[in-house]
Formats: sequence, C-alpha cells, structure tokens
Amino acid sequence: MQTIRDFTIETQLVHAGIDEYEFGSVVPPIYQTSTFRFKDVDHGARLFKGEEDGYIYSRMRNPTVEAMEKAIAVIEGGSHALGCASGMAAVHTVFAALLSAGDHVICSESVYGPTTTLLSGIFGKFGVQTDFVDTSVPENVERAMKPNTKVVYVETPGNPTLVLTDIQKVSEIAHRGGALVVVDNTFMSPLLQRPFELGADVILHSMTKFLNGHADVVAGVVVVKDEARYRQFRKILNQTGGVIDPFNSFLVHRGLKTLELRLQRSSENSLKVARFLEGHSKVAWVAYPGLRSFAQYELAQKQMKGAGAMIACELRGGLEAGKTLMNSVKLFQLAVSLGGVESLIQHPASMTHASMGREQRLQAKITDGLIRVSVGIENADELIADLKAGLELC
Ligand code: LCS
Repeated sequence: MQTIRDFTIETQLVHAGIDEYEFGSVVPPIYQTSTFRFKDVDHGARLFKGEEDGYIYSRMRNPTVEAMEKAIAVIEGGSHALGCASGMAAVHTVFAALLSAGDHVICSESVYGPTTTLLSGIFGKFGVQTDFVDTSVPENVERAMKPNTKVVYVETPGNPTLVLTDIQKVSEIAHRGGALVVVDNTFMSPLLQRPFELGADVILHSMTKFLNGHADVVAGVVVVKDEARYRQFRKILNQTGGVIDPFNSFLVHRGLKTLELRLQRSSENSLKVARFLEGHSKVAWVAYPGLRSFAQYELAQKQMKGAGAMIACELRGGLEAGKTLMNSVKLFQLAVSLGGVESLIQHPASMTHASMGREQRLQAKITDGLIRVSVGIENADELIADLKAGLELC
C-alpha cells in the first residue's frame, strides 16, 4: 500500500501528519488541553504502565503535537520527531540525552552563538569538554577526535558565516571513531539538504525559522532514525520539560505546507540580492552559497539542493558603514531571527553571536563588520532598491 513516504517532498509537505478528523475537518484540530481524562482508575494505571495506548498529559503526548511531529519525521526522512519549545530546547535535548560527564564533543566553530555557550557553559559545568573546530576542513575533525568523543555537532551552512561542512566526509570520520553526528539543518530545511542521506545520525531544527516561516512562533524539533533513539530522547524531553505546545505545533504544521513555495521565492530573491551586493563598490565581500565566487561553491552544488535565503557580507567601510546600512534600510527589518517571509538584517557580533566573546568569534571568522541578511519573499527589485538606497549613505 502506498504511504505518505512514497510521495515527493512537495506532496509530503502538504499532506504529512494529516489524518481524518471529526466533521471532515481537513486540518488537524487543536487539542489545547494540558491533561486527558481517564475512563476509570484502572484505565489510568494501564496508560501509565504502557499496557494501553492513549493520552495522559500534554508534556508527554498531545495529538496536535504528534500530528506535526509525524509530518516532520516524514519530510526529514526520519522515523520519529520530537517537538521542542525552541531550537535551543532541541539542542539541549540532544546533548542531555547523548552526553555524560567525561565525554568530549567536536562542534563547528561557526554555529548559533547560544549553542556554543550551552556546550562550554552548562555542559562544561557538568564535565563535558568541547572543542570548537573549523569543520569545513574534514581533516580538522579527524585531528580533534579523541577516544571519548561522543558527538560531532555540525551546523551547515554555519550561522552566520555560511561556511559549509561536508556532512558525508565528517560522518565517515566520526563513525570510524565511534561518535554520532548531529546536524543542525535550520538554515537549509529538509527541502534543500538531506543530512540522513549523507550519514548524519540526528537532525535538529529551530522551527522558529523556515519550517514555520512566519516569525510568529518559537519552536524546535529533533529528528531521529530509529525507535530506540526516539525513546531515549523522549525520556529526556519528558523529564526536562522543554516541549512544544499544541497551538505552536498547529502553526508550524500549517507553515510546512508553503515551505517549498516560500523557499523557492526567497532563494531566487537571495541570488539576486547577493549578485547585487557582490557588484556594489561599497561591499568588501559577500558569502552566499549560490554565488560562483563562494569559496565552497562545489560542495554547495554537491551537498545542497539550493543555496537558501541567508547571506553574509561586509562593507568596505567596516562596522561603521554596516551600522549606517542597517539603520537606514526600510524594507529589511533590523531584527534577529531568520527564515520568515519578511526580510531581516542584523549584526551578529553585537547581537546573535555577542554571547560567544570576541576572541572565539574572530576564530570562527565572525568579524566585527559582518552583516547577516535573511531574505524574504518580497519583490526582489524593491529589496535591492532598499539596499541600494542604504548603501548610498555608507
Ligand atoms: N540553530 C540555529 C542554526 C539557529 O539559527 C537558532 C536561532 C537556533 C538553533 C536556536 O533556535 P531558537 O531557540 O531561537 O528557536 N537563531 C537565531 C538567529 O540567528 N537569530 O535569532 C535566533
């Protein structure tokens, strides 16, 4: 029998996780309830013992959340997904489940700032040691591997530099040394990058970004490949409590349906914006994986199905010129976050990556003048006109 997994991702995005509902409703109902009534005491006891399937309490299971989780598991090609209260809750769940005191982690040096501080700060406090490595060179991962390395954590493209890591090569190295590979696929989405097919063991997303896509939800997700790993992660998430709620699950599930259309437009816009920036005399450099000038263009072509909607650049006038640009644009909103329908612009060194500290930032090539742009689905010419007017003032 044909299942949703037999369809292409475009169809999965619309139909995955959708069931038949009361009254013929074509979208999942929102079960906005914290708890579920038992038929009698024995029924409650059977549910708690796992002798009977059913809902108990929404930190453990909720039908609206499960519908979204099923959809994400399908579109990422995993067996199960776990909805989390934020991307950081997803990152935390993975590390809390996989690491113990005395373990070692290798982490890409260019990742979302709080991921580095979570590892070195909180997990460091509990006896986990992390090396932040330029994973764009696989040999660096090979060199950093230790007998106690349990996790190689990769963000590709990396936030905010867009530096790429070869997932396949790094997975081979990690697996040879007995470590698991976790890929933060937030910048690409399952549409543009398929980490499981390249060897990754666990995938996570900040669903706050492309998956929801409308800048109105904070949420995260972890995707795994088998039931045993799912049970291990679910236990941790139940105990630590960083679960997503039903309404946000509903919104993310709704957002998924237009992911392909949104990404198509925002990727097209991004290439136009990146080409414009590259050709402008006041711009020192532009990093966008879809540009021929991108240092890892070949890897982008091999590993990704598209270049996405994130651009990094720096102006010739450095930080001061960058500030003028960010303060003067009108359509691009000066705000952190990314992956929504609206275009955003921000300054990583003083915003998203401020918590890392300057030394670690510079090691990760997050320069003081780096500007990060998230391109939305507006009219490309109008976005370019906005940047052009801003650049004239710089
Ligand atoms: N992973 C990546 C790649 C991210 O970019 C973010 C957030 C997270 C994880 C954490 O997700 P959250 O808890 O915020 O849902 N990135 C942000 C950024 O670049 N600007 O604001 C948030």
